[in-house]
Parts: sequence; C-alpha cells; structure tokens
Amino acid sequence: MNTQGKPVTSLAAVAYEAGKPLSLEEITVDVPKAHEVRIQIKKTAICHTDAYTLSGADPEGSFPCILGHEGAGIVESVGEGVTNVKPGDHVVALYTAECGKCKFCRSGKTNLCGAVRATQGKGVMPDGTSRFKNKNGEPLLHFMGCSTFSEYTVVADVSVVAVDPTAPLESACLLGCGVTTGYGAAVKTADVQKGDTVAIFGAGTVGLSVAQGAKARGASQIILIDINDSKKKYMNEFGATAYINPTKDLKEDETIVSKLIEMTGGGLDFTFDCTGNVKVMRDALESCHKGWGVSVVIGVAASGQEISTRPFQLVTGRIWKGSAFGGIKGRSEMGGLVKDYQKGSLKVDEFITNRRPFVEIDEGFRDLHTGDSLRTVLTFN
Ligand code: NAD
Ligand code: DAO
Ligand code: ZN
Repeated sequence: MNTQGKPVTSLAAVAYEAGKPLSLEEITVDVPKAHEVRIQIKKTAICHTDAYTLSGADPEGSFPCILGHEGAGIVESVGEGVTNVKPGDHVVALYTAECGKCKFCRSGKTNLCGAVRATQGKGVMPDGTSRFKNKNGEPLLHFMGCSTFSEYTVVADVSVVAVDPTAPLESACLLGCGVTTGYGAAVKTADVQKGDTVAIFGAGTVGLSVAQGAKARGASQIILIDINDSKKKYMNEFGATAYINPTKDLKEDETIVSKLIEMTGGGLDFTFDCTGNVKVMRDALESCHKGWGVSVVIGVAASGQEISTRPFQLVTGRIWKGSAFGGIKGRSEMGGLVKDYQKGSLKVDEFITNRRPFVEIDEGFRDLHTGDSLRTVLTFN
C-alpha cells in the first residue's frame, strides 16, 4: 500500500506520564513536512536514557511522548527539500544532528550541532509542532529527535543517515547510541595511542565499547572497573586486560584510586566514566597520571548532581573532559563505522543479549536491570 503523502497508523509505546507504564497503542504519524523524513523503524534498542526519562528523574523529560533513540529502519517518505536520503534507504536515526552549516558543525572542533537543538529539547519538530497524535487527536511529543518506540517516526533530515543496506538493521540500530558513544570516546575524543594505559569505570555497552576502541588503538593496559561481577565474562571479548570489582577486590587499606595508581606505576593515561555516578567521576579523574592523564566523562549523572575534586588535581596536569555520542559526527562518520563493523574490526552484534518483539517492550525495560544484560533489541513485525 502506498502510504506516501498520507498520515499513517503506527504501533507505538506512548509514555503518558513519568513513572507510569508505557501504553502500547495505535497512533497517527503525520506526513513529513519540508526537510523531514518519515522512517519505518524496523529495530530499536532500549538505552538507560529512555528508562531515566520514563522514571521522571530527567528534569527535561516532557510528557506525553514517544521515547526511544537507538533505532534503524527504512525511509518511507520524505518532505520537500530532502536530499540526503530517499524512500527505501536503510537509515539510522541520530540524536546528535549534523547540519554541516551551523557554527558548531563548521568549527571542526565538536560533533554537537545547533540546527535542531532548541526544538529537539522541547520535543517538537523544527517548526514547533509534533507529527504524532493519539486516537483522541492529542499531540504526543518527540524525544531526542528520534522517537524510535513507534513503527513510524518523523525526524529532521539533519538527524538521519543512510547506511549500507547489506548491514543488518539490528546491528545498525546499536550504532545509533551505545556502541558508537564508547568506541568514539576512545578513538576520537581521547584519541588513545599505542601503549597507552586505560581504565574504564562501568562495563556496560558504553564501557565495553570504550575497551574495544582502546584495544583497536593498541593500549597496553585496559582495566575495567565495575561493581557487578556478572560483567566480568565480557572482559576478554572486548580487549580488557584486568577487571576490578571495588566492592570486593580491594585490600583494607586500598582505594580504587590507590590500586589503579599502583597497577600502572603512577596513574592512567586515560580514564573514562561510563557509570553516570559523580563519585566515580572523581575517582576516574584522580586515577589519572600526574602531568598528562585525561579523564573523559561519558556517563549521564542524575539531575542536580555535581562533580568535584581538589583544583590541585588539575593544576598538576590532569585534564577533565566530556564526550557526547563519542565525538562522532553522525552523518559524515556513520558510514565508516558500518564498514568497520562489516570487516569485523568493530564488534556490534556481541552487545545484543536479548531480542524481543516490540510488544514486549516492558520486558525489555526490565532486561536493563538484569546483571549481565547489555542491549535488548526490539523488532517491529
Ligand atoms: P549500563 O547500565 O549498561 O552500564 C553501566 C555499568 O556501570 C553497569 O555495568 C554497572 O554495574 C556499572 N556501575 C554502576 N555503578 C558503578 C560504580 N559505582 N562503580 C563501577 N561501576 C558501576 O549503561 P550503558 O548503556 O553502558 O551507559 C553508561 C552511561 O553512559 C550511562 O550513564 C548512560 O546514560 C551514558 N551514556 C552517555 C552517552 C553520551 O553521549 N555521553 C551516550 C549513551 C549513554
Ligand atoms: O547540543 O547542547 C547540546 C546537547 C547535545 C546532546 C548530547 C547528548 C549527550 C548525552 C546523551 C545521553 C545518552 C543517549
Ligand atoms: Zn550543525
């Protein structure tokens, strides 16, 4: 059936209120306007940010909305003026847009883009309106410019990239967030070099992806730190050389900082926070080598949290920085990541620990809390 130019009916998980269960229902997805793209989502994974916003802990979360930001599918139709994708293209939705024209994009210094920033944060399309409505005709907000928990979604053309159609969409969808974030943080934000020492706090999808990036660069030591022993089984696969559980592997007079400094003869060249815990962020900074160690904050902390350390840590040469989406420019660099995946140098499928039909999205959210789960991929029929 030709759906182009017409509103479509779509199965979606609607988040009506923070802290309330998702409502699986049919919604209407409007025709894409100028510079917009309507995508039939085939695969979407669930990330902690979706759970964080649904829980109500995200002060910027607005409801009712369609969550989901790690998704891939096929372009169903495009609005006027769209030139970067066409119907039938296999695509990944991008929560970090790339317009190529704004001050950020032209700077060559960041992957952040200003093009849709303000409206994306408010849960609407660039013209200030939503493309989603429920059966009662009430508008539903967009989320992170993606809203992949709907079989059909509409995104801005700057927020979507076409990928090689021979790459499985379930793998492509993971490149929409977790894997790219960790891998990019190691190879791009930190630019880890051969022989460098690396410590990663948090061995989830993001942390393990940092590990594989550090391994690809030839790091000499890759130390994973996690309070959950069930992640230890992944350490070899992603290139880690040691695993420390600070709740049980430290001697009485040791701290995680003193242990890491001792293991590396003075501290790490690079550390990464992939937990979102501000105390861990401090430990990560203070485990860095005096004079040059760099600590990269990737984890998203709960609302109202602040980081602290003694300023002397910075005076004596440690550097604290952050990374969003691994510093990767979604539209110009996603193709390269897909190629790396296809030639086997970037692990992606290894992160899929659960597969479910989309209607099992609630169980998918529960998977996030089981010890050894990395990513659950949901499939639309
Ligand atoms: P995850 O929950 O799968 O992994 C987090 C890991 O940290 C878990 O294994 C957990 O056991 C461990 N952990 C929790 N507290 C710890 C502590 N005190 N010490 C050591 N380990 C601890 O999450 P993920 O999907 O890998 O994401 C990691 C973080 O990155 C989250 O905060 C997420 O919101 C954030 N994130 C940031 C970006 C970005 O662009 N900056 C993108 C995606 C995700
Ligand atoms: O440009 O001001 C801005 C914000 C860009 C958004 C970057 C988001 C990084 C963290 C996302 C959390 C995980 C999906
Ligand atoms: Zn831009």
